[in-house]
Amino acid sequence: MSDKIAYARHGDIAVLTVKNPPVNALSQAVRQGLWDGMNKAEADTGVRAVLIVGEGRAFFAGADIKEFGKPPLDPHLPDLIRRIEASPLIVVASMHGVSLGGGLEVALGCHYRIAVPSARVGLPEVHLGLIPGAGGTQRLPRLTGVDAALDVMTTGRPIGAAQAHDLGIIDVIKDGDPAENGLAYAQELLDAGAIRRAVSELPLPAAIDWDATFDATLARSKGQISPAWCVRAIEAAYAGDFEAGMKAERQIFFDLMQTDQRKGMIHAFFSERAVGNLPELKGVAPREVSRIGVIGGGTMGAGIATAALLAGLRVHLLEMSPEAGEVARGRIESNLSGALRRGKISADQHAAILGDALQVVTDYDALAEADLVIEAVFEDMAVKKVVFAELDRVCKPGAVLASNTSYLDINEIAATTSRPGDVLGLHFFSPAHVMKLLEVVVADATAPDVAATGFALGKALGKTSVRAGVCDGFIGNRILSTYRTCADHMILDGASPYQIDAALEAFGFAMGPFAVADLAGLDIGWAVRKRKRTEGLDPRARDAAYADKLCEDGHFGQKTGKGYYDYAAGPKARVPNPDVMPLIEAERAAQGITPRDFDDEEIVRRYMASMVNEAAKVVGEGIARRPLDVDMTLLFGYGFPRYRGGPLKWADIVGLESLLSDIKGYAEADPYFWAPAPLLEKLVAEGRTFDDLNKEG
Ligand code: T1G
Repeated sequence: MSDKIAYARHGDIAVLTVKNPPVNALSQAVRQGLWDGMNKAEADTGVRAVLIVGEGRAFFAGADIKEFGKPPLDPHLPDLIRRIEASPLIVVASMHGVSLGGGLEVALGCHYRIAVPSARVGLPEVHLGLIPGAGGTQRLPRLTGVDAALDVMTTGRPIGAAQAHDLGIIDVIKDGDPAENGLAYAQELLDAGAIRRAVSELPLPAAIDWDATFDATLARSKGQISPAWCVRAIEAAYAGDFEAGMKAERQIFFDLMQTDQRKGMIHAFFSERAVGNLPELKGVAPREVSRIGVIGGGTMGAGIATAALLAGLRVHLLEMSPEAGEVARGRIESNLSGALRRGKISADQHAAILGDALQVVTDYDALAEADLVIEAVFEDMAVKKVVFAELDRVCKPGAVLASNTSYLDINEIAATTSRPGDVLGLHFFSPAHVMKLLEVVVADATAPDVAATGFALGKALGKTSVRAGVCDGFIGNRILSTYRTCADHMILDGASPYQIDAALEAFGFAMGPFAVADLAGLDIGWAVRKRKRTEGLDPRARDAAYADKLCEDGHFGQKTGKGYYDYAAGPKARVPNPDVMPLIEAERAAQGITPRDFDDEEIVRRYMASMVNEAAKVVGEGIARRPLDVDMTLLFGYGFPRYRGGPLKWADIVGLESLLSDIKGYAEADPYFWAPAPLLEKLVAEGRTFDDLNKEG
């Protein structure tokens, strides 16, 4: 038997213990081990029941995702589960930790299920662009009814043991050791003369309106297709017998396995886990952080303080005056009550945080004992330098000094202190206590343990942290500035902001670039344009000033009620602001441009090509270590559709050669903006992909 499954005999009960750390993924060796274990138990004289239990922190985390995309190996999971269910012996599953995907499907193939109260079960396959592929769509509805089963499958959200018990998925909840519980329960069943009970033999629950549910699920999934196909798979159960349903489920599963969405979502799954693991930080211990300081109580400072408080850290927030301090405390308290409302924290936690975890101060000396300080003051280099000089004066040796700047030169800020090795950038995204992305900006002098401390803090705050080098805009804002400029160029040449937003929302972005600009505030883009013009624009760069006029008229977007859109009827009922197109037409006339038509496909192609091209420059220059760093930045900070994996995964799927030829085509009209990234040209010349670079780590 494989070494992944241990076989033990306890009286009349054979125990199969799964040993495949860290999460008991159902790899080929585990499946073979279970198959052989069942054979052994049935051949073991006197055995009347089998207990399946997991060692370590989970029952099963599902099929082994690392095996996807490779030729499937025997025994296939559906066959193994059929074999378990068909056994003449009683088979009991004892669940703890998570039982997800194929893991729950194995449990559903068992005749009885016991679980500890903290257990969680789910079918998260949709998060991988798939549907349950080992009987989950056929067995779960027979236990829970169609609606509950669909909710579990289409949301992919795990449910707790209590809810699973109420739904009939779990028979018994008992605290204690899963193996002992399972043995006692199996013995009870034997003593009670319990019989084999196959879920597949249970009657089907009432059917639903499949077409309406399919359409509604598709509409709700913002372009992702797998949730809706869960509906079709369950529907297939009603078209014939159990095996017919299984066959249909398998076909849908394999069809989805071939899709780009599956490739994108599995790339996102592993990249999300790899992005925080930097080879150069392997074995580097972070510095201890339990007390942090935050400088500035504006929207960002208050958000950062809130994130730290929610993570159980003690916070000293410094403001220039007691009045400003009270305003900052008000912002934090409203963030915290929002977290309470959303169930992120309990009432007790809320009270504890507001107890003494937050101190609002006006004197830098109060930060003397802080382990880490994050500055979130006005984006002006002179102001930053004053703040860091003060921090250098008051902070204890070994304190980490961080700036939340979104584009200023961290090297220059660090150089104003006597301890540049203790300085780095921690770039949060607004609202900082909600947005998952954190750019950990590692400056030239930043010490490895300081960088490691940035990542450790990110993990403690529940962030997806990405390492970024120092340049204007780091990874995210630099790439944003490029694809936004590309959008402005298309506007000058004939497209409308509304057509561009619609095309990119259809592509899968949560919001198009102009709706995002209105949400963030048009004054931010205005300030950036003014700064870049002051610093001196390259004469070859095309400039678009129509948006400046909008700002000069006081239209900053949602916060002023008007921007590209008019929000009189509310954000969800936005309508185009009629003042915008005349401004654009006037700009075109002033620049002597004859507008032309754009179709949605060209808009998306150009927008994505500019994003990929700039991203390739960011990776080529080492600002981002790996292409997956860029993908995770755009996914967690810029609303890039997860099912496309990120811009560089998308580029690999679309094909780098065709993208490069597009870029070279666009460069004929504008060689300055569309200068191809050397890394892109290199990969195409070598017939390689961005994923090849990810694999090189
Ligand atoms: N296969 C392979 N590796 C897995 C894995 C899996 N299913 N789940 C986790 N890992 C690895 C992960 O990459 C990481 O590796 C380590 O385990 C720890 O994970 C037929 C087809 C279980 C809740 O979608 O949601 O069954 O980075 O860092 O935060 O219907 O992992 O250390 O090298 O995430 O404590 C369905 C996916 C599969 C569950 C634990 N199952 N996993 O979270 O640790 S499809 C899933 C998770 C399926 C059948 C279909 C989480 C977790 P490394 P981690 P964690």
